[in-house]
Amino acid sequence: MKTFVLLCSVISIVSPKIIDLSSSKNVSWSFVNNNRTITGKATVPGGIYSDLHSAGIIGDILSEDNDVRTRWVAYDVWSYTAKFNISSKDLQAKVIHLVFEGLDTSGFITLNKHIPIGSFNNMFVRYVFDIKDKLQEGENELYVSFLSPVVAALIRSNKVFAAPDCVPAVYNGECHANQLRKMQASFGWDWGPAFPSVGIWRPVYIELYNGAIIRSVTTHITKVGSKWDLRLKVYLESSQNRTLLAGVLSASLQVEGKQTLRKWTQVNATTAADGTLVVELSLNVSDNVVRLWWPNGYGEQPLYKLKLQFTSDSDMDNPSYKTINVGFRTVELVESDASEILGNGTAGRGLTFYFKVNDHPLFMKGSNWIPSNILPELGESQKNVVDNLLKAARDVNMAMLRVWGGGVYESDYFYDKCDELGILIWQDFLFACSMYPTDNYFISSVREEIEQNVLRLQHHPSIAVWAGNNENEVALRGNWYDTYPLFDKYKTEYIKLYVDTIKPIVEDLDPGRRYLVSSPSNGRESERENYIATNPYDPHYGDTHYYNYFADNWDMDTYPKTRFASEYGFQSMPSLKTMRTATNKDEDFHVRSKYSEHRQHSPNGYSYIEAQITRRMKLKEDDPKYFEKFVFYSQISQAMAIKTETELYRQDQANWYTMGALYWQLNDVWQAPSWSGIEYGGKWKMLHYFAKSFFAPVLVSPRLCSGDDIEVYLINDRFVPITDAWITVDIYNWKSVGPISTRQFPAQANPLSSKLQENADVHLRDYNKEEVFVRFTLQAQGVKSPPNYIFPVALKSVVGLQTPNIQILVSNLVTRRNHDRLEYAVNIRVDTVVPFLWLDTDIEGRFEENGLIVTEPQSVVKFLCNKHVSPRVLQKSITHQYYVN
Ligand code: BMA
Repeated sequence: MKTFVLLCSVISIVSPKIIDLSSSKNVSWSFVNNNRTITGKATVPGGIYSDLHSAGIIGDILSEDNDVRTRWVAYDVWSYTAKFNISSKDLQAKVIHLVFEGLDTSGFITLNKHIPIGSFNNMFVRYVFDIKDKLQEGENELYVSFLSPVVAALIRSNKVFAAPDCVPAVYNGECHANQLRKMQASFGWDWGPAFPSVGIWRPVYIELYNGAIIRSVTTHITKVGSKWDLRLKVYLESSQNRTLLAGVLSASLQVEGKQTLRKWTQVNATTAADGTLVVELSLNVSDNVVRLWWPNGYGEQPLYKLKLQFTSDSDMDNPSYKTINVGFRTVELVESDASEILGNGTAGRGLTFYFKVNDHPLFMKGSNWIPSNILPELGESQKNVVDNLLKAARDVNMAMLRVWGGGVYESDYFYDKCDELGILIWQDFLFACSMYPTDNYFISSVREEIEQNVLRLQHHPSIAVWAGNNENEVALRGNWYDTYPLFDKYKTEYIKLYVDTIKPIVEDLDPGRRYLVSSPSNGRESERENYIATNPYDPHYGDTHYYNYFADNWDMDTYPKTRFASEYGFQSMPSLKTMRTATNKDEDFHVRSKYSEHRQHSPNGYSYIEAQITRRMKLKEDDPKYFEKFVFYSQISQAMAIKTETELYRQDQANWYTMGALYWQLNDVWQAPSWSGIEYGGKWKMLHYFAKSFFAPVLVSPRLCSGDDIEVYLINDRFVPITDAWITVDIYNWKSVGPISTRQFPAQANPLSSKLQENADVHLRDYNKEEVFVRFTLQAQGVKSPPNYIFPVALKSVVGLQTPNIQILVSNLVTRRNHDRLEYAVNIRVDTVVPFLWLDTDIEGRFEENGLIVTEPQSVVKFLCNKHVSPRVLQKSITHQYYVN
């Protein structure tokens, strides 16, 4: 056996042999439009907007109104051509496949000018074409031609219309995205421009082999006593249909202590009609040799390398390999009788909805992920952007992101990173805010898409749940697209797509994970009500999306109860610095400028922002700095609103068993007003800084009630109780620094819980509420918790707020932390209270906290960055803003 392995490692060639057809020294691609007037050098993988930009034909697509000015691109027909060489030896391989990992979206392929290879219509599908008999020795020419996605969608819509007619006019978008299996947001969204992308957006290569290859592997992990049962399903592809495939499949798992667990099985079975064969193999893994994988904030993320090898008897010299990471954890979505936890009152009606990870119910803190770039090819290739966003989520205590249904199934890199960082993923299937057609052509393409993507992603420990679509149950029930007259037809189609087509595929390939038919939905209750529940927003069941731009969003009473908030949010403006990357014309920097109107896709968006700001803050139309303040205050308003709503959900773990808060939305695709916490380009808004505190593992969270009473919750996301702790309540007035009164009371909380502190007698009856605010801090051995605040009245009505003198000094000492991170101490000196002090700099990096409520004469904030800069230069670069009446 040993000699055999040695021998193989010397002479074997990995199967399949890959001939990469990406742009390189050996393969050059070009693009051309329909009438051949525009042509240039292409980058593959890539896309037409990127290529036209590189060729200098279009400018920066995100600048000014270039989204509409470049729309002609999406109306044209684009074709890509490449020449490559094939040797006579390569031609001898039994199987020669042309593989496209991603083609966006509809078109056809030919080889050597006239040989048809095939057609495509789904950007989420891997297309594999048999080209063995079509290749020639020496030079070959590959030609891929794309239809205009806008025209393709229209043609289908004329045949198999499904509502809505079009996106709202303010999106400056395109119609009928629902007709194409394409990133739905690429036809325009309420936070993004329309760039109906076109191109070979994922790798393309030729795959050659003789025996069989491992295409995918799924892992099915269960805990039995002190052992993990790791069942593997290995999906083989071969050149032989309905014939005997013989060989050896082996698996080796590297576990703790540099040990390797091995298992192999003799394969001797008949392949299916398409040459595939599924082989199962089980490994018994003692829990002594692997550690548990936990979501971020609850423990570590150990990953163990699993190597698979298949050697077919007919091609012993060329084994096929596949390596994945395995994380040992269990995840269960628990929907059980809520009265068992909450009693027989209103709260106990219906079902629970929470994730149990490794047998512990965990409150899911996080946000919603939209594509990291509006051009899918860049979302794929700009790994540093994905990296920074996911790390930013990790850094603010998020444990879950929902990959929203209007985007893409993200890259392998994305899910690998989530595995590494402990970010659980709620994965929507890619249907959003629409009814969908269900003709045979569409359904068969969807089938392929679901099967391939579940097989590709299933093994990731980060994936927690699948959901059929974004908001389509509630859209139909709520008549969002005037579908009432055809309710029965659309309901039948809804069931055909998400229940009869997608559900069985997911449940067959991945029986261990819950498939929710929609998000939001009432979960099991929606299923009981034949998939379109009477009220899909029922707070007693499943998840909810909640948006309310009319009420006072700093007031906790505004927000309704829910078992799990999978979306909620408010818009804010991007910073001026980020805006300047899109325009530098002075006249654009006004709320009602043509430019600003162009970027605002949410109908009445600015009026809502304005109303929210002015309900709480002083901002007059005639203020000479109106726009600058509008931008800054919109970020304060958004941060405070989402802080308030999120803390209510966390408190409600005690009252309603709310077990998740994923706000809308983590990131942005352009420089525009949106619900994001991180701006396009990566700059954190105040919201993202605030998230670090409102998602802190231990949090004192107050709630102002009627009668000037303040309830205080202690929230504890740790596995150990909090005992012997004290909560300090400091009352400040607005006109000075330092508290005017301080009280303490003992506090405690059970593990993984939120607890109302019954003995905290906190109220404001002895104060004039306009003059004071309250600060809450926790003192407990070994526990860190951020300060928290109650502002009893609107900032615009407070009495005593002074214009501060602020001094900012950067210490000379620079500390080097792990990962080469540098830390600078930024000292802040003030002579009075400063609300929402915002520090800014053009130097790349970020502050550890921002939007500070400065209550003491001296405080320190760290500045974190990767590149060394002199403290003096940093100090000079820092600017600041704060709220002022
Ligand atoms: C929900 C999301 C998105 C949208 C957001 C803000 O409907 O699913 O479609 O961008 O709200 O309106």
